[in-house]
Amino acid sequence: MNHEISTGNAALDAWVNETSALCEPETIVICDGSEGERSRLIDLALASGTLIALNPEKRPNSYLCRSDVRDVARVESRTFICAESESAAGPTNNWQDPTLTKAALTRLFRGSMRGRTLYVVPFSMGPVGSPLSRIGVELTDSPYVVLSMRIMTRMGAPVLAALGDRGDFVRCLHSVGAPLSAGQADVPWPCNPDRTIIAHFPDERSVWSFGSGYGGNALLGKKCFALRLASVMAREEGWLAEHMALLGVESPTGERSYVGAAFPSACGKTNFAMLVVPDALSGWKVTTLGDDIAWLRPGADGRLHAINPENGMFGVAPGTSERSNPNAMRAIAADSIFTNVALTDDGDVWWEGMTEEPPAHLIDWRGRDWTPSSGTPAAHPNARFTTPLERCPSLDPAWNDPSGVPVDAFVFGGRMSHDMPLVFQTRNWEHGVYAAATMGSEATAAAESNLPAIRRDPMAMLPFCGYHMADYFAHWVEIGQALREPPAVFRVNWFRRDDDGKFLWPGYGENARVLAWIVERARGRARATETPYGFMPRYRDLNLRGLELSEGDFEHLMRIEVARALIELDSHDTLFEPLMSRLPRELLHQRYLLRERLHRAAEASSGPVHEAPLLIESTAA
Ligand code: OXD
Ligand code: MN
Repeated sequence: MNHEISTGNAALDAWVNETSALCEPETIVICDGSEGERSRLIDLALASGTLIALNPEKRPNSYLCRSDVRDVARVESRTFICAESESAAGPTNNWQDPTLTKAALTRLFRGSMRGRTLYVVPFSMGPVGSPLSRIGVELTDSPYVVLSMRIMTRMGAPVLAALGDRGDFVRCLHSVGAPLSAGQADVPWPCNPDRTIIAHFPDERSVWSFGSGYGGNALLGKKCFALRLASVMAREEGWLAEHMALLGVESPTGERSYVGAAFPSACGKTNFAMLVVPDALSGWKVTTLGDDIAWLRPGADGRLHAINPENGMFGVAPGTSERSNPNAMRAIAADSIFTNVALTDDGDVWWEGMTEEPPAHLIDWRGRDWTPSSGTPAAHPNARFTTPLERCPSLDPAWNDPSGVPVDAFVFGGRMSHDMPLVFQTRNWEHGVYAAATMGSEATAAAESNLPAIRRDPMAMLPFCGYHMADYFAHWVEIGQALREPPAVFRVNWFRRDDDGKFLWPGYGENARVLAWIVERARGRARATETPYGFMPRYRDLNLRGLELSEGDFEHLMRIEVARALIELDSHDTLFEPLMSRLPRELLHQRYLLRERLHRAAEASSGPVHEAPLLIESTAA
């Protein structure tokens, strides 16, 4: 079928026509992002059963979606970086030859949209028109994807206007891979799990995603573009695309600092980005710019300036509650899409951890009757809410500022039940890069074993860096070296346990106490003591007012046992060995220096437990 396409951009028209000839959709719709378009799409999704309207009195303007049970998460085993050479993708990525993969994808996409509508979704990652932003276009045959992209990105006519007739854009092609023959009824969640493939072509700045409708595989602005492709673009152009929450911290004097925080998936990044400060820290305030991705660029002032390229949150629902994240609970009170959560009898949503007592009856994420004795989770563990950032009560006033915000500190942290202290500040940029690169989490929930295996997740970017990890480390080193005022870099660990397996630190909002020390420290004010790991607060240096945390427990929380720290250091080799041939010498040097500091600490200490002596007191960063 011939379609008259006119987006105002000749390259885009040509690409849409080419895609239409390949995928053979029934019709083509160029999305303008209007309210009218949204309600048409919702009506369509309600009619096909993709969306279920929630009770408008309980959850206004909100919908439930149940995916196919085989299509519930990102599929790393079917996610590929099709760089020119295998070495460009590096050993931590799945590489496939770009020419062969493109040929295979072309066969898969042929006729894949038959009986469906091809939606042209122009979107901006970042405020429309900002020099820090980038434009993409997603071609998709999924109304759920269009509705989700409308929340997660700035989407529609203003983006086409900003693109203009000659502007360049990232090509994101998506099909659920389930063509309809004439008269065939559709299913609520069409997909093709046996043939799912998500292929990135960093050299031509495109993504081809087939067979899955799930967020991380199908909302191509997010992980595929804003991290995997953007990391490659950022390296070439001298900036950073990071898996980071972005938050503002206001001190009692009204001074505002900005912090980028990277924790691996499922370590509380969204909660941290929206935390509510406890009363004991009166005058402090935390504001939210983003919960998942930050793009950062060196400015003329010698600092890093950051935007959140996204416009919404695609957050994990289970575990989200009034206690863990009251701001998220406010945000998702309306205007949201919920995927794979449970449905209550009064037409609202529920998931594990939302309330202490589960409701007596639910419809679970598969659409089956559920009671607390069912023995299965009511919501899928990876159930999600999709919500506009503008609904977030803690939204930072600068969240939409086209020039971004200057970043004062980076915070990196994994989930470690032993050994890793609550917080330390690294000694300088290169040491910060080392600490971020070697960040990790325990692979198994912390049992009281000797030393659990650590899954390293450098900068929380292991699944999202679109090129060789060693080159990525080198890029980080270079970016910071060229900054006059690089952000101060910190490691945190909220998850250390005592000998009985009990968490030593209360976490949640109380993390603001550490955050306050971090920003004061980044500004060269808070006091600290020097240890082999870097600069650490003592009991008196943190505001712990009103917390039931004894000095003894605090010591345990901060303890560095040298013998174990040396074993931890040795285990970094598991990460470094496959990268060794390209590893920047700065990291090897940092490893050497850390070993030296630990050895010196061991020599200086006495007694059966080699605790690192606290070496030097310092007030300056
Ligand atoms: C996410 C992830 O979905 O990091 O944000 O997995
Ligand atoms: Mn993420």
